[in-house]
Amino acid sequence: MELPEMKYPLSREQLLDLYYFMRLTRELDEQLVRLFRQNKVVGGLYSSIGQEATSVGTAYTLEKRDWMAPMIRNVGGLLVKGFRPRDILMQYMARSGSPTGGKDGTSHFGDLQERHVVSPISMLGDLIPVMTGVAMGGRYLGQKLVTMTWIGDGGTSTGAFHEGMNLAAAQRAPFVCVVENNQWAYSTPVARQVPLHDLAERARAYGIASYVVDGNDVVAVYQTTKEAVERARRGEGPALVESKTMRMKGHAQHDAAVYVPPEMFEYWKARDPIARYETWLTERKVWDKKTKAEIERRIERELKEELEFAENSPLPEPEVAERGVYCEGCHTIEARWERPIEQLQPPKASVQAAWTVSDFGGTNGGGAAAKAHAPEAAEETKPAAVAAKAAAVSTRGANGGTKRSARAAARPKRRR
Ligand SMILES: Cc1ncc(C[n+]2csc(CCOP(=O)(O)OP(=O)(O)O)c2C)c(N)n1
Ligand SMILES: [Mg+2]
Repeated sequence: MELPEMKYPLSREQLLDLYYFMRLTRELDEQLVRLFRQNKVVGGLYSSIGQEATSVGTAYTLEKRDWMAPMIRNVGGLLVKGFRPRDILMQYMARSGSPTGGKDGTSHFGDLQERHVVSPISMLGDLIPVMTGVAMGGRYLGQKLVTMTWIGDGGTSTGAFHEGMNLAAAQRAPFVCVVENNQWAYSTPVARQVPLHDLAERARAYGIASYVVDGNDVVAVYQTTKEAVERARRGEGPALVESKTMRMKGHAQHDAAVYVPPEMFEYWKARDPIARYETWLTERKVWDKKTKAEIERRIERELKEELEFAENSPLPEPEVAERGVYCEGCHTIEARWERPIEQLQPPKASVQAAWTVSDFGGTNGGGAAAKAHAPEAAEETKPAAVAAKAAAVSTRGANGGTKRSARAAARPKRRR
């Protein structure tokens, strides 16, 4: 459908698909809470209620060949990438039919063969260098793929996040990092852990593109992330997308989130991503009541079947615990070459480090990287000596060129 707010058009079918996935994610979330209360969930239960537009809208930008690595609040992304609700249900219930055979819980599973999903890593930030590496590998193999992972507001303060982002930038990796700013890292609000209004600002330190998007508006999330993904696919480097949203529950089921001011929940409840998208679809006449009811019935039917399947899957046999601990032929994954192999071997294989320093590292104009990828930022943070010289020249006529005005002009401007 050609709508003015869409640079990247979505068909009616795709628009309804977005709704289906968001709604399915929420219903699944609520089903899991019921199972938790019945004591059928093994371990913690992490909710993504309120964050469905972020998870679904970002993952929906990926093509089949692309790779993603989900975190605990990205069940929506896993559904978009082709996992079924039964996989998530069985994981949480530690059933033998689960993707990890009952050995791990939550969204801690992947699929390297078909769906191109790398398992989450619990240590926050570590997936960033990993997905940068997958992106570099894909480029090396000529696959024109893009990789994506998500990180919370809290996770952006880890060392691995910064090291990984810098590596991605220096290698110009086709990688998109989505910062899910849900306002809380456990009980720590964003304002208590980083003095920035927009976490996207962090990207400027690496000289890469960044975006801020309303994370509860699925169409905006899709459009913005698509831009970042396509840019990366064209070889223009990685990007950081900050999606502003809200964690509407505690960190996990055991956390009643009493530290969240009630009015904050009220504020975000009024901006619920699913309710907002329902209004959006109605106002643009994408659907009617009948279509909505059909989608709801479909989800109800599917979830009932999926739950039945999951509940009928047994717990794993105890002896399974000792299997798969050491490699038993698990490293036979072979690269899917899409360029002739000669092109991939030295001397043609080497990827030129993209960034060059134009003036031997001096202060006469800044690095080429900063100019190429953040022209606005490069302009604003022009090296002090250059800005001072310019100010001295321009003010000389008026007041004889005071040292004070030159010094004042030399201070790098801050972006608010
Ligand atoms: C390196 C590291 N430090 C601490 C933890 C423990 N931990 C798990 S989740 C979490 C809070 C994360 O907050 P945020 O990154 O904002 O993600 P959210 O839970 O809000 O999605 C913490 C501290 C961890 N997993 N890894
Ligand atoms: Mg958070």
